[in-house]
Amino acid sequence: MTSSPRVVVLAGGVGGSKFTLGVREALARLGAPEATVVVNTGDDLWLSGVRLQPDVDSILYALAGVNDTERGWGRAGDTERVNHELQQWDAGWPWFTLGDLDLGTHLARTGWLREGLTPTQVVERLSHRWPLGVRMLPMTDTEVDTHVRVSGGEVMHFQEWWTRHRAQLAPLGFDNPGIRSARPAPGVVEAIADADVVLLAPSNPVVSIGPILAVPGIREALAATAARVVGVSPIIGGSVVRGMADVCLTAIGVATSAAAVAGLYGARRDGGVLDAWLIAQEDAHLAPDVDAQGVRAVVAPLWMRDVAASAAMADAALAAAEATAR
Ligand code: FO1
Repeated sequence: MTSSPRVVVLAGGVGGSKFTLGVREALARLGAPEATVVVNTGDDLWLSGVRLQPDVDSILYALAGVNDTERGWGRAGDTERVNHELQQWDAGWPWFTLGDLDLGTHLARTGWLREGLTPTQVVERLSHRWPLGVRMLPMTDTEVDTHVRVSGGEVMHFQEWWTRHRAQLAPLGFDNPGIRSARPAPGVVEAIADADVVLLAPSNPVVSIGPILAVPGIREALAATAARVVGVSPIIGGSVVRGMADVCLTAIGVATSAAAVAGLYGARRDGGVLDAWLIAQEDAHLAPDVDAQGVRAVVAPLWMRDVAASAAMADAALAAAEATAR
């Protein structure tokens, strides 16, 4: 393994943003090339005529330092004048807020899509505004929504289930219609093939990392790469750190445990994706269980309290990659 590794991060949402900030810092200290971040687009949607890409925007805004850290989504200091006006028209969703500054991003994106740019080209354009210190790629250029089936047979968009119902309607399952015919966005497979290390951020395993791995070609790229694949557990001490991943895991029959999520991803040697798995000190007792699944367990502090803590996690993940290098 080189001391200047080429790193790819698979990421979504708030966990993905915080971890990506740490990876950027850790690689800058090493003088390593900028990481490529492959972002989940399964949360995306059309609303009031504009295309929203919540995970792309969360990571973009966090890297640019313009994110609302308290709410966990959108722009810091945003206002809601347009949103109020939309509500007067009964347009959009009354329980889903489009901030004014955030709408600027959605309008720019939608305009470029209408002009014929691909989502990958749109993400590249959005990335030019600020020095992000990473290369962002959407997981695919194909529109892939996430639908949630709830008891009673109703099917709703993930954002309705997540934001309106706060994941309180028991889900029976998650579907990504159209994902089987999706292709990885240009550059994704190549970045994985050329990487020294691929990191799975501590994002929601079901609705953030799951859709990325479900794009045909991405799992195959992970199986084929000479890079080490290291995941970071989003579960600490049997609980989710943020978000509602526990509800999502329960819906697909996986326990809310660091060892169970390692099992969901699986060992690379057995057709899964992981070489190593970072678990929290609170879960150190699960290390033998993870090792028994053919994945090297590495215990490290996993609370991303600030960028320094996230960077220390990234350092631990890179060290785990080194330790499992062939
Ligand atoms: N999350 C909320 O809880 N309430 C909202 O009104 C809301 C609006 C919103 C608008 C644009 C955007 O990009 C994200 C937004 N989010 C909102 C966050 C989003 O629903 C989820 O947290 C992510 O999709 C999960 O990663």
